[in-house]
Amino acid sequence: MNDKVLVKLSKRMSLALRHAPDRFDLELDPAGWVRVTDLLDALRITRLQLDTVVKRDSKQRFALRRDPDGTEQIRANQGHSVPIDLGLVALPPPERLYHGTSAAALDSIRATGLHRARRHHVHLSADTDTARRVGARRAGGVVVLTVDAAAMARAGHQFYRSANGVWLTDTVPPDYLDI
Ligand code: HQG
Repeated sequence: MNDKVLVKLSKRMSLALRHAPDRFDLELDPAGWVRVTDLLDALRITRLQLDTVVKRDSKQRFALRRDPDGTEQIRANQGHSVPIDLGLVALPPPERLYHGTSAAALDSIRATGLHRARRHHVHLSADTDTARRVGARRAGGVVVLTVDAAAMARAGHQFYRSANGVWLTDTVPPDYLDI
């Protein structure tokens, strides 16, 4: 499978598993899982295609598991806009985390902090390279903000880490941002 096809399939799987299962007549369980066979039917893709995306996806966006009766299931590791509960457990964060965004958003971020928009959480990266790549998806110059995660944790903010290593929190007030 070439990279272009891989990205296209990954985006379709993300759409179905994070944002618009209805559009594919899929029903996610409360933790976001669906049967692999249901997803294959809904997206009209083969098992080999699905396995290739799960294995090679650049951000390891998808997880497979077997439920207790042996049925294989799949879900997105993070990034949902539909109401599911990933069951993540709060963890102490590293001292600093990073957020890549566009220069155009800075005035608003300075005034009100980071908000989760349509997703469940604000997404933060453990390193600046990853944050830069996230910010580069936006038009305009990329800016990488440093988040004083240790101070946030001391003040009682909860942090979570998705199975693919993205740090998540509800909101980042401006006081904790180094812009
Ligand atoms: C911005 C991708 C103005 C925020 C990535 C971001 C990530 C504000 C945008 C994951 C703001 C939301 C998440 C404020 C936040 N004023 N703009 N007060 N607060 N913003 O896509 O972090 O490919 O929901 O900076 O790699 O860009 O989907 O969040 O630019 O991991 O797997 O509002 O999505 O992963 O955009 O990206 P998003 P994000 P996937």
